[in-house]
Amino acid sequence: MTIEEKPDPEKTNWLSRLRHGLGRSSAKLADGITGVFTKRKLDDDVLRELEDMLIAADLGPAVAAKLVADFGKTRFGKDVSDIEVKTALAEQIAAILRPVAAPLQVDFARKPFVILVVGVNGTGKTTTIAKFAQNYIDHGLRVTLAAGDTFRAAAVEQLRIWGNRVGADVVAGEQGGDAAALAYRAFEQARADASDILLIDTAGRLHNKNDLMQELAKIVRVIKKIDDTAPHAVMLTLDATTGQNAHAQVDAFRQMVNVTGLVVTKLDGSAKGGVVVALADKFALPIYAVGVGEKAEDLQPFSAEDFAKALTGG
Ligand SMILES: Nc1nc2c(ncn2[C@@H]2O[C@H](COP(=O)(O)OP(=O)(O)O)[C@@H](O)[C@H]2O)c(=O)[nH]1
Ligand SMILES: [Mg+2]
Repeated sequence: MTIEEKPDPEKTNWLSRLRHGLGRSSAKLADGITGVFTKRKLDDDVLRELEDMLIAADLGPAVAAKLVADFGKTRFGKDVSDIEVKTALAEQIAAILRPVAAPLQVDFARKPFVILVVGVNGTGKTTTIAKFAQNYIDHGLRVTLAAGDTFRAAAVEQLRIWGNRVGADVVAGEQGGDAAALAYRAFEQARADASDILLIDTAGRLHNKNDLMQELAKIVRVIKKIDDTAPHAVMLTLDATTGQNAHAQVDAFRQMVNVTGLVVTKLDGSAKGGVVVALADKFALPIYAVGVGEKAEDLQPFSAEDFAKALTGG
């Protein structure tokens, strides 16, 4: 099962929020394109300006170079309109995004299906867990949440509140307790309760990289004692507003755990939406979903076409 598309009004609502959220990214790009391409032939200068604009929109140098090269091949020396450029770019960007627009597939042979959620503090782990939980519960599934961010008291409390709100079972322990022991207990509890899904929250203290690596490794080790195929997914949350910094976070977390997919949050308020394209190109990791707000329903499956159009203002 995957996060299914919401009915039309909400989809429209979501699309408009995505457009609005990416507005700051796309306005820069769209205005720039209009400025450069009004009645000009496509020459080296124009291509260079386009490349700079794409880099400034956080698509990264590698993607910018690739897009401009493709573009120059087919249209060099020709008159091109800004609209033509935007449409062509949206198509090229969608082509980069399409392979990674892969929602998280739940394998119901695993009961529970265990999803480990990792990411730097503040990137949206707990909120994303609540959003996924809500969606699964809406589809009639039983969901257990493990409050594995034992480092901060507020983090445990936040997960409890979300659990109550969306109707998930929450397994929590003492603040400062052992996260791996808690994860193990939550897994046993989820099995005993015949939960379909177990979502494990974790701490994200990247400044203590060694501690965090050991903690995550231990969580994985102990849950494998119950089911050696678990965790069945490892989801990394990235805050879009951090821009290119997200690349370093993917690298860092991949050294610690076997990240199987990404969730990019805060696209509703970001001027750095282009980073999603850069991430797709560089890591080729599935983008399970994107976050466009703080509420439980503000998570949607990632659509390559919608995103590309919203980003280019097409
Ligand atoms: N605008 C917006 N805010 C978000 C989104 N996802 C999470 N947040 C907010 O970001 C802050 C940190 O989120 P949280 O889930 O606590 O991050 P964690 O520390 O990784 O667990 C909270 O205030 C959330 O409400 C999103 O998609 N859009
Ligand atoms: Mg949290």
